[in-house]
Amino acid sequence: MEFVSYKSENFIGVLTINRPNALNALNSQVLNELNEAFDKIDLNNTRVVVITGAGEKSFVAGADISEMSTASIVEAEKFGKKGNDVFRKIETFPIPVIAAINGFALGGGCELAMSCDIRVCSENALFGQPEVGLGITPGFGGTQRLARLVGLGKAKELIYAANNIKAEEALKIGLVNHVYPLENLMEETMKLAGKIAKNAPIAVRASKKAINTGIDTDMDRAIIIEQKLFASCFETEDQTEAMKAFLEKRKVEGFKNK
Ligand code: CO8
Repeated sequence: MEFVSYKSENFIGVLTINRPNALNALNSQVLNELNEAFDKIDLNNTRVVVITGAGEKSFVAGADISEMSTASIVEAEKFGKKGNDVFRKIETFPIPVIAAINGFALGGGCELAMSCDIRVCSENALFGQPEVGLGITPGFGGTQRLARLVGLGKAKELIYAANNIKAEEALKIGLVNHVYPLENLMEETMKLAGKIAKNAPIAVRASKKAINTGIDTDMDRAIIIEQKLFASCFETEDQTEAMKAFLEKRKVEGFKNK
């Protein structure tokens, strides 16, 4: 792959979007490669994925404006679908995905980050949906996920006014969970990923599914979704051993994902 690299260690996969000359902007090829990279992740040996951008300036500066500038209505819809399909794949990926936002997260970059489970960023990060200034709406889920994350009023202001916000403001409104100096971003992200990877993988996956599925439904149905997923963890080796270890006052020696 030309623009996406992937490495994996200790159950943590790190996927880097590597197109620094265009501040890691998402053209069709980057989206295709991102899609392929997720398809290739070995879910037996990976428990968390981290997505970041190459360089020290940008996570992703948006969808590629040069590719979009002359698109017809039909081509624009096709491009929108390509991005939406990949981002939905990330959002519903069986294991947690963390965005380590190392700079610009504008337009499609902010939308990519929002399709991840957790967002952490560096102090130089900048967030925004500048699309209306380019004569378009957000097109990779921004009108939907931003409102769900930060509330309707804030999302509408950010999108209508095309206001960019800095890391501290993003933290304040709940768009990111943590802000770190750029030089510490990956180390801190890997610490968080490591904590997640240490827990029972079947239970972590079931928790993701319960949260994501439940949030889109009413409470009566949502608690049943949780009930089923909760029950599905029982009789697994990891559940049996973890509870036994607790009762015997000892630590679990690494979960098996079984
Ligand atoms: N697309 C293509 N190229 C880009 C993009 C982009 N989004 N962002 C930056 N680049 C390129 C620049 O053109 C420049 O290339 P070159 O060196 O060949 O001229 C290079 O990256 C470096 O950029 P700058 O020189 O502009 O760097 P600065 O540090 O001066 O500025 C900014 C950085 C502020 C990030 C600036 O580059 C910028 O404003 N970029 C555009 C940000 C933006 O508007 N993003 C939203 C795009 S629209 C979008 O994402 C819609 C998503 C849904 C699409 C659905 C389609 C149907």
